[in-house]
Amino acid sequence: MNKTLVIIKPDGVERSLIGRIVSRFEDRGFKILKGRFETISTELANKHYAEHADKPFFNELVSFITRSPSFVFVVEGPEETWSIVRSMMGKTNPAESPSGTIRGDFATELSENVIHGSDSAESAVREIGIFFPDFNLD
Ligand code: 3AN
Repeated sequence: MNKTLVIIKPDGVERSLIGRIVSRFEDRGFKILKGRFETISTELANKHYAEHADKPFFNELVSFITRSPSFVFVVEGPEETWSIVRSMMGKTNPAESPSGTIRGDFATELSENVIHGSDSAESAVREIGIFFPDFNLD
């Protein structure tokens, strides 16, 4: 799987970080495919974050991701692109993310951590299918 789904979340769009974040992926040699702004609906957020449905932070997570437009796009690179993108993002908790990673450079809070990237090849297929159902992954 050489494609993965990335979302610059509402905090990243509000803070005008799209260009700087997208540049990092382009500088790395990846192609940006199928990008668009989208105010994620509650229905889509529930589907996207289904694995967290029983977590105490779920309602906060859904209201955050739906509060204003996100920038959603597909990144294409070598095999296991999802894994390289995840390493460029840093850890879920920005406080544990080293400088040089996206979260380490642009975020401080777990609840507003700027970016989402698929966490496996299976998640990449599933999430690209959720946001871009017409996308041909063959
Ligand atoms: P990642 O985004 O690094 O894949 P996940 O999938 O574990 O991390 O979590 C999804 C999102 O849920 C995170 N990006 C973060 O915004 C939020 N989140 C995760 N854990 C917590 C937590 N303990 N408290 C508040 N929000 C959390």
